Amino acid sequence: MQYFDCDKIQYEGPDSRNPLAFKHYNADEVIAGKSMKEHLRFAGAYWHVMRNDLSDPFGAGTAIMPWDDGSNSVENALTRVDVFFEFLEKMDIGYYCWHDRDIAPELNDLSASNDALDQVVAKLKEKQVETGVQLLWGTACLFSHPRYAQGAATSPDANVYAYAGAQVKKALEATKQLDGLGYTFWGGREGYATLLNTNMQRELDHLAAFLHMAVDHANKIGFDGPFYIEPKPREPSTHQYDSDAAACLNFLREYDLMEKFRLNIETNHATLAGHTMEHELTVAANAGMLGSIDANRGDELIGWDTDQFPTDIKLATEVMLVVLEMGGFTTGGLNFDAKRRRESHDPIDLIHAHLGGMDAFARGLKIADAIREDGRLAEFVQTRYSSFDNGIGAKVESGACSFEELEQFAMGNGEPTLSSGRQEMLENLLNEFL
Ligand code: XLS
Ligand code: NI
Ligand code: NI
Repeated sequence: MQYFDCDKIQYEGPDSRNPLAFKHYNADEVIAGKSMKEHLRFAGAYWHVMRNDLSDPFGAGTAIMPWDDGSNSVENALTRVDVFFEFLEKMDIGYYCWHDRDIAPELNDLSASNDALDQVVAKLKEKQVETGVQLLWGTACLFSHPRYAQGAATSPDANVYAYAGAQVKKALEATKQLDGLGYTFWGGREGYATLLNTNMQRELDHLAAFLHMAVDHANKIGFDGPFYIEPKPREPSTHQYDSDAAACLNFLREYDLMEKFRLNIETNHATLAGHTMEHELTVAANAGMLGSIDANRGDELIGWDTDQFPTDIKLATEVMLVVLEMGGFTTGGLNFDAKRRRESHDPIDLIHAHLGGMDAFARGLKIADAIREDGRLAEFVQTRYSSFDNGIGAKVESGACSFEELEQFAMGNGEPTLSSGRQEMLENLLNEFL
């Protein structure tokens, strides 16, 4: 049975006018010593591809999903696995990500839900073996069910906390069973709506204890991939503790969790936090903590997580500049945490959407590589800081300087003459490559 009305998508080059062909993503083409496929490590998000019916807060779902019988059955869940793998193969996407409740139904009690998960995981395993597709990361959905309305690992209720722990335990074991490369924590409900009813300190301590238990369990079952924290400032909670990369790093340092954790940075979350994606990626990378990326984009006119497909070439370039600079992904990749617009309801729209994101990142990769090869941008930045390469500046960087020495230097050197920051010239330089 074929669910997507197309053949495997092929690379036809930039002159192709075929909407169902890659114009730039040429999997085996080598850029800076590695194939595009190895650089970009694209992943499909199970929740968007298979489970997003394209409903919004004002209206019902529109997505046409002829394979889905609408039931909450294991049988329906197993059918979706076939559809998803057909999709991945047609797109030549080598990785995927899931929440436990995307792949398998939540049933009447935890042990029934666990059994359902086991059945689907067994089928996913077969499909992975058959196709060579790998699990980039798994995660537990700790935000949809009403029990998590007041948080999961930050719930005021220890019963809920225990339920969440049990769910993560199982999801982690499923990830391990599928040789998952990582495991993600995104705390959609780990925050508060009002401080009037919230003990922030206890909630943060509980969250840290939860993550330490996850580390202990990973060690127990031999899961050695990293854990990722995915920052997002709000939505659905009014305030979420993992608000941005800097807040997450502070939390991980404070609670001694740096070793096992990395960050998974999502574009639309960065903008919700009032930052650019480049900013968030740079903060994470500077700390040696950039693990993976949820690739999407927001809408400048809408103030929520619109999760649009990342088709902006400049944005893809900015992302790939940071990724190349850090030497590429190790366990992480580019997960399309992105959904079609509600108007794009046909199955083939899933193909168009991912194809566009992959082509945009292929261009971003090529452009970022060209900028790095050219070297002018890096040289400008290096020169800009060159007064710290020797003399008083070098002394500051070595940590051996004092205020007395700075005063003596300033007294002897008069008013500093600043060099221009040349922002416009550098913007023009970037445009040479776009
Ligand atoms: C929601 C998040 C979510 C995580 C996985 O905004 O992006 O999809 O990636 O729980
Ligand atoms: Ni995400
Ligand atoms: Ni998101």
